[in-house]
Amino acid sequence: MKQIVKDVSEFLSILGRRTSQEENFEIKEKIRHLKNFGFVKLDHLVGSSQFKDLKESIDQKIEKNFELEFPCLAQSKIDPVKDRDLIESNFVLSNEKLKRRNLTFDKEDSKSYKQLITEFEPSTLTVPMPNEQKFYNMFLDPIVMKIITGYMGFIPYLTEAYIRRNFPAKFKIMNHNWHRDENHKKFLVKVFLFFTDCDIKTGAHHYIAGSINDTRFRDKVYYTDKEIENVWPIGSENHIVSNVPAGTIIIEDTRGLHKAGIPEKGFRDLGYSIFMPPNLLSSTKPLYNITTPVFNNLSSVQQKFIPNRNITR
Ligand SMILES: O=C(O)CCC(=O)C(=O)O
Repeated sequence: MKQIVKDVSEFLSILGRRTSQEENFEIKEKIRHLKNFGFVKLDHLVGSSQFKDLKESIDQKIEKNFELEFPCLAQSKIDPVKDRDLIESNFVLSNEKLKRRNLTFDKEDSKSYKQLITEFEPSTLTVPMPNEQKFYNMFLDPIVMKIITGYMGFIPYLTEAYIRRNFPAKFKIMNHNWHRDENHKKFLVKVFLFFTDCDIKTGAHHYIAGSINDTRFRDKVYYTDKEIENVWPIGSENHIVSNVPAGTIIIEDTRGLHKAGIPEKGFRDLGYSIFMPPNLLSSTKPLYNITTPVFNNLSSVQQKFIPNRNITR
């Protein structure tokens, strides 16, 4: 019953946001690719000053200001014996619970970037979505908005946005493993914005093209490389590896099988945004906030992607 009410509310919320705008040939082709394969790659921002500017800003936030989500998991604190249960369950635990197991570090523990990296060996540092127009302009890029709207058939909401720096990791954490996202059964799009060059050695993103409606690999949350590569070996046509230059954007329906590759060296910086249908009955806590002045400076199309409850004074 609860599900029916939710579905009806979603249907009604979508109604007023349906679009039938005629797009140009190039956009139509991108939408077609996304529909056929579950992903599409865009390179119109590769080498742009817009991207370089954001990358400098991200470096500053991570390396100088520690504008990060804390507490943060410290791989150096993981004990293979004591924490075996967590290793075997891929660390599916909130940061607060990890903190209670004494496996995290906080902002107060971070004296310098170098000390933070060497002492705590984080596998991921997460920057919450900055309340800055230039970030919204990139995450709500006009071409990206058109493709996602065309793919879904209505203007969805930007429900989550953040940036992550991924490092080499001794232990696999959650999405280092193959999985399908389960935020929504029918409408789910994730956008990956590559702020660093990326290849198999620096932690590529992996996706199995055409796997959204594949009936296999549905009985568990996570699958090993071996399980997936038995069916789709690296190098096979449908096993897509993001061998891409900085500035690339990949739009993906992450109901399909995907995983974050672990960098063997260095790190990779990636922006993430998640798009889902609006639902008047939704009561989940906003996962990012945008202040009214920043919101007011967005284009009228961009504003439609921001749920009201994410706007703060
Ligand atoms: O970081 C990546 O490449 C993948 C992330 C992922 O699996 C997810 O966000 O669900």
